[in-house]
Amino acid sequence: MNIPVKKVAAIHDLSGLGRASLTTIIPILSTMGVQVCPMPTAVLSSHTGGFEGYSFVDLTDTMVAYKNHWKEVGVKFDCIYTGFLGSTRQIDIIIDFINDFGTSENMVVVDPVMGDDGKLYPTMDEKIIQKMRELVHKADIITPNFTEAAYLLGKEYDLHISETEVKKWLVQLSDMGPTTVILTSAPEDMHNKATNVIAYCRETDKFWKVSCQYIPAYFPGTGDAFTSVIIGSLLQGDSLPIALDRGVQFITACIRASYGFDYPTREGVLLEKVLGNLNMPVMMSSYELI
Ligand code: PXL
Repeated sequence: MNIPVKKVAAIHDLSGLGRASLTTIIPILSTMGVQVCPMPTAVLSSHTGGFEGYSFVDLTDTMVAYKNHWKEVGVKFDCIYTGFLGSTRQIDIIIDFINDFGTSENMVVVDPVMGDDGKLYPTMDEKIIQKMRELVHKADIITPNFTEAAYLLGKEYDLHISETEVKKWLVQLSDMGPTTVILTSAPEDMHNKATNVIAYCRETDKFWKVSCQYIPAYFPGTGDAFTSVIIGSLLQGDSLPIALDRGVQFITACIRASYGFDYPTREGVLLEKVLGNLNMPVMMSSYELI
């Protein structure tokens, strides 16, 4: 049976306010012509970054029932995608899920969401880091930010790192399992006001870099948006460096569309204003081979 639209199993939480996780992933991938099959890990009234007193319902037990039903139905996925996770038990269930649904044809994308700016998020701890390493081992592609890469490797978070050293980190992360490692927020000389996405593909042994202008605003959910665009782009048949370009261009557009307005950044980027960009041809490409 030829299924005309590709399917992604998206194992993430559903947060009512603030544009993160499923509320970001679904519109982006749908706009890119990909079906999202969500497996909610938890339901929150908002994401955890900046809203006080949010409500939280854990759905870990339901995840097992979802997996069993999907297995019975015989569904096949073109991609399995996970991000922010609440507990080590959830990670164990996802590892089982990958064992059941992962094939040599589909891609497993793990965004090891754990922290930013050199710090862990409040709900993360050493046990989750340890388990996240096991999950990374099952992935084809990972998309850590610089903080998460440091935690996964047990290295010091040092913004004065050289590009040569960053490349070594990428190879070491790939040695943990994934063939492709996409590092976001890679530090760059602050005089240039830039931040980088640097990726390594073990199959081709190539490193790609896309620089983007640094805009001094932190919006939650941009990591989910970036990884979603990468997945949509790869499922559309783009090469890795074009997918990186599209991811960076989209996040830059999101931030530029939002930064000029005066509203709390905890609301996330104004995604609704720029979703249409995802259907525009890639006009210019700025990736470099390094
Ligand atoms: O986008 C990451 C994310 C996802 N889900 C929840 C979060 C966050 C980041 O803070 O709190 C619930």
